[in-house]
Amino acid sequence: MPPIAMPPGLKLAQDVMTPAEETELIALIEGSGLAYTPYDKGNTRSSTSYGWKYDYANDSFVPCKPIPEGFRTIAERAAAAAGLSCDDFAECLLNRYEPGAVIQPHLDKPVWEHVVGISLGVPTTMVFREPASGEERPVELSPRSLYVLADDARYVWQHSLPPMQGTRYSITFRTFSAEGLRRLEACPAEI
Ligand SMILES: O=C(O)CCC(=O)C(=O)O
Repeated sequence: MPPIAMPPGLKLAQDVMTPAEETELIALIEGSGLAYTPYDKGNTRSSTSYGWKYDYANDSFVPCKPIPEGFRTIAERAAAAAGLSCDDFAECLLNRYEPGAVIQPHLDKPVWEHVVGISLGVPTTMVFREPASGEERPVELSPRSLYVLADDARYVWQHSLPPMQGTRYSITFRTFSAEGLRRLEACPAEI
């Protein structure tokens, strides 16, 4: 059977770190103060944000602590994969998915433009869905791989993760969009 095509604009890169670097990053994530969100009851996904933190109550982002130095090397690799500088990243989100944890179908918020994700721990499948047609394209995410969401894969196709088969971690870097920068200028304390 031919492989399922990827959604347009999705870029994948394998083995962007060594297994030893993966172990170090997982330790940093575990020590980062991961917290479950009360708005996602029963889902064992916990997160830590740097740069900007999502405020579920107000559907906005508020500034928070800067991205720690320990993530610089992986940020540089993520930036290179997307044709950016790591100083362009305004936000870094760490996620830990315990077995059974999911992420529901969504598009990333319009305050962000470039989105680069890195997978650690168990492999998973990211399911992309084109809402108008309902077409789905499952994409395997191996540990130590990286994905860049751009074009339709970023702005049209929603993505989701089915229940994890073990513990998976992710690091997501995002840059401001023009809308994000506009909101930042209007109100630096909340976008
Ligand atoms: O864990 C991932 O790779 C996806 C994370 C994600 O979709 C999000 O935080 O919006």
